[in-house]
Amino acid sequence: MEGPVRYESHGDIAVIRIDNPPVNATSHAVREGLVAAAAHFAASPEKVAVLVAEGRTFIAGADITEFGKTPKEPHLPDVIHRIEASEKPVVCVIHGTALGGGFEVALGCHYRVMLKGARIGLPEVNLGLLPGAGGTQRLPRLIGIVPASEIFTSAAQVKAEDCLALGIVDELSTADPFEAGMTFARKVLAEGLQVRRVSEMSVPPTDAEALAALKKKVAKANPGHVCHLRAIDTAVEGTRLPFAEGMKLERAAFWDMMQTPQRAAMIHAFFSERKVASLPELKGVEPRKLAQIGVIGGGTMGGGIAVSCLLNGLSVVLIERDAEAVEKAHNGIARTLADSVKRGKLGADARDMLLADKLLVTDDYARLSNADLVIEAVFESMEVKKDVFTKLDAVCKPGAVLATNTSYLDVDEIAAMTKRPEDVIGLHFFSPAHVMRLLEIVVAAKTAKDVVATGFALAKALKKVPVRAGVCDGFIGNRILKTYRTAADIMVLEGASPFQVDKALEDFGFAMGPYAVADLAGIDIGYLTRKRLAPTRKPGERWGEWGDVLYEMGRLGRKTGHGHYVYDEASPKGRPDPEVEEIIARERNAKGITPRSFTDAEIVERYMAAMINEGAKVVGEGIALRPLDVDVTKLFGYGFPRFRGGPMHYADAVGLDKVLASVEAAYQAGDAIFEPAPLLTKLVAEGKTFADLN
Ligand code: 3H9
Repeated sequence: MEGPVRYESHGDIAVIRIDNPPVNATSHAVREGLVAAAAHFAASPEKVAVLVAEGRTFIAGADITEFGKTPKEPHLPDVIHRIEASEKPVVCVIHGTALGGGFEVALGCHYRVMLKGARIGLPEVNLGLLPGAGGTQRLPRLIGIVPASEIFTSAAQVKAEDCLALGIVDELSTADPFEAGMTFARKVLAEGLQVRRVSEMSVPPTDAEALAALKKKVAKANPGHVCHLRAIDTAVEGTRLPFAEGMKLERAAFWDMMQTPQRAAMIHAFFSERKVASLPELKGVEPRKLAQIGVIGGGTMGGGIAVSCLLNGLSVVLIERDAEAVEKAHNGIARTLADSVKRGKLGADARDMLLADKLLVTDDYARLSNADLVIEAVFESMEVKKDVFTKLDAVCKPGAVLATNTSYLDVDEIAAMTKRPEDVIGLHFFSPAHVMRLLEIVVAAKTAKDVVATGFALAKALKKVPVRAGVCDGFIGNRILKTYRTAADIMVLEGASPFQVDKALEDFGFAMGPYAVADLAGIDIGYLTRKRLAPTRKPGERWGEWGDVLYEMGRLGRKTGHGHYVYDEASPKGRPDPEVEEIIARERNAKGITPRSFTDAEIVERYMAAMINEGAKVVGEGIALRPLDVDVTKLFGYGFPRFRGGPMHYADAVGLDKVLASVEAAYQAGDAIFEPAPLLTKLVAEGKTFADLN
């Protein structure tokens, strides 16, 4: 047999090998190959078949690149039906990950062997879908509706040991996939094991209370999503029907999900997350060595960066000012690691080893002499940073990468403090740095290519999502943030309340609205930002000043129990405060603004118009490479709802002409921040979309 599926005969045992790199997705050719192999097996003398995959993993699912195109026969559910219908037993061997359609293929086999360290999962909900090749029908028959629903609504990857305990697989093995399959096949022959079809099993009894509790939990955890509850309903209703009818129900639900904008948005997010990490300009460029990392500053950010490095196998030398600060930083890192132990993410022994062997906290800059890459995370002041870089230039070895974690300062100016500006780069982490996935990699005018490659290599080592950014105030993320935060303030000045703005945006899908975020970050942060930006404001620019009043009143947000909201035992998440309304009303009065009412839709439209327009400027100026880099920045660093795909994808879905009309209306109303982006105007004139630039 030609193509990605091969058939081999080993005496009484047939081996069907899938070889479709990189992840053995069930592309059209694989589906055709599996049908042909099943037919060949039926007509051949072999008594048992082993289904095994080549390379690093079993099948990772349907081929996502085929989604959105006209589906071609044979469809995956029919392929799996052909395998399951075999009159002779089929054993599959799971190594790596069996995900989505890949796990569904395994469920269609009569016996499942799993390698230790392998995982299964039904992550379709992460793509705005639900399992569409029997996952909602076979898995509940095998293990029950509630455990199955937990798997496909959480998209969790289930470990081999747990799969064995749940009855998902028959045996664990430590052999290689081929040997593991051959051993089980010999057992099938020796013990005369017969076909055992999951589709013919009856569903274990369902605990109605547990099911209701799960549905409630899933609805709460996934606001705005449609696929999770639809998947549970499909399992419940489908398993009441004969299997074939249940499969029809699942197919219909799958296709309904396939038509949703959520599916398109989440698949855009999936591929964009991967595309940002491979820069065409870095093809063939070798990164520099990364073993020892220096961190300057052991505050929240520096400590988080150190923890992130330690947890990912890099050793760290952290520099603090004096003995007292050294002790404080060390204790902070130890506390964060202890928390990882408590949450089961790290063993206590491993934690002790990291603290003893991999971490040095000191006030002696000379200890950085072996560091391959140093990340400065000190106070956000150009003077302080310049002082640090002058010291680094003196002590670091030639070829060491010198990085600044600044969130808006000019990286070129910082680089100019050294005799080696080609080694200087911005690495902008997001707090908490050991948790947040985004890493903006800020490339300055003289940064060498292999230094950029080293930034990307560090991101990979730390399991972060790297986005290349150019130098400007705030780079990609904070520059766009500044604009839409101002747009929100203007709406409040015009009559919306901060609470209405937050609620409208939370209903749109943001985890928190901008004023709830301000309270969490601290009103003092916004105050300092406004002071810093005041001299850069353009004529005609408006912004809200009530934050300064809150700051002067000591209403610093959550940490003081009052900010835009009041936080107490009765309302730990905050409740609106009429006093804040009064403060804002006084500002409107002083500025001669007659308040008007806003609809929630209007709030979302204006906020998104500001975000998209600034995003277009960032792309147009080359600060971001492509619109998808803006999307990934907002998705991974700023809580943009994944099911909307990012602001630029959302803009395409709404229609760029409509977005431009909103931008122009706001600009004509007198707000300079809405000056239309030339790129947006050009795309509309040419009838193109942001996706055309990805
Ligand atoms: C489904 O199965 C629906 C069914 O229920 C019903 C059907 C009727 N297709 O992530 P990596 C590419 S829905 C096509 O960097 P890792 C990926 O883009 C599907 N391509 O590697 C990348 O390409 P490039 C349910 C895919 O080792 C390369 O493979 N399944 C697919 O970090 C390497 O990927 C999923 O949602 C695919 N299915 O992680 C699983 N998967 O090199 C999605 C990957 O050009 N996949 N690629 O950038 C994953 O979660 C991870 O890729 C995996 C490997 C864990 C497998």
